[in-house]
Amino acid sequence: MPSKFKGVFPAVVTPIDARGRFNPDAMHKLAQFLIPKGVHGCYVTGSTGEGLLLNVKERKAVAKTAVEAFGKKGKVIVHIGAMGTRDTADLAAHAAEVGAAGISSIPPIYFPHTMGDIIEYYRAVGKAAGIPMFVYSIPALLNRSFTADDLARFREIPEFAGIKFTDYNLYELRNMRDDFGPDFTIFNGYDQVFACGLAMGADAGIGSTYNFMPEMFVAVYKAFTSGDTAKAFDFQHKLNRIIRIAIRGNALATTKVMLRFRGVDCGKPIPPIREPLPNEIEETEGDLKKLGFPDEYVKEAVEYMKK
Ligand code: MN9
Repeated sequence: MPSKFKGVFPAVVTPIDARGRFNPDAMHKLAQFLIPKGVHGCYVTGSTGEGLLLNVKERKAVAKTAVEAFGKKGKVIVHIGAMGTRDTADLAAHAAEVGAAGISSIPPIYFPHTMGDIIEYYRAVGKAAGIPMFVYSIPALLNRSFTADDLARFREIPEFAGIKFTDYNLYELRNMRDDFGPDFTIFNGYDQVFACGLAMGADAGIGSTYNFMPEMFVAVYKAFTSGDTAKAFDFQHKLNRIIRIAIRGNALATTKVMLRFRGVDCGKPIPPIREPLPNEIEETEGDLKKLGFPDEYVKEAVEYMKK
């Protein structure tokens, strides 16, 4: 199912209220923060969205709210990976029903599944959704990676449309581009190498740190696609200095803290993920201020976008 996605897709956090429940109002506020910055859509209930820490009912509410919040301003991709094919297929059908532009799933986890099991899993999920499906490859968390050769077996799944590639092996990313042609969508997954991923053939990026510096990623994308590669890498090197400070400890635990620095309160992480301690937050904020983040960084990116 060829379906081309291009651009910058924040892997949005799932906002939580004081009682620890999904907060739809905050999701609308987050969308209102991101959309004017020029993002092309979003990815919900993935790693950053803490999807595996929500139950099926909550995940459906997040997907529905995200589609409403982004409306026609962007494509919403719903991560539907869950422990069992039954829940995943249910979430996949729901995502299509509420108007998601695509779905994505990690491969099945924990049990020692064969590649054959994995293909059958994706076949069932794709069929339940009937919309473009993106495999989510994140070897650092799953102990399973996909090569271009592995993906050859996915061709028989009609909804298979691309990959979210959270892997530093950009050689394999390029092999995928060569094998699957221009209609296949490759999302770069590590924010630290977004410009590199684009240079090796990615069409788009999905990332956690896009939540709190969307301007910088939109600027990388604009510079790269307008042929100014040097500028794209200049923005990339700058934003990496911020990432280095922001992800000390655990990237998932700090994303909501970083969003708070940008004035968007999405609550705390979902247990067992824990927010950094107050002194750690203070130290992070101090180090970012020393570098001139957010003000100077945002200003430079915004000015570049006006050109
Ligand atoms: O796949 C994200 N991975 C996780 C996307 O959240 C585990 C990335 O956006 C990273 O969080 C980011 C920071 O390391 O590159």
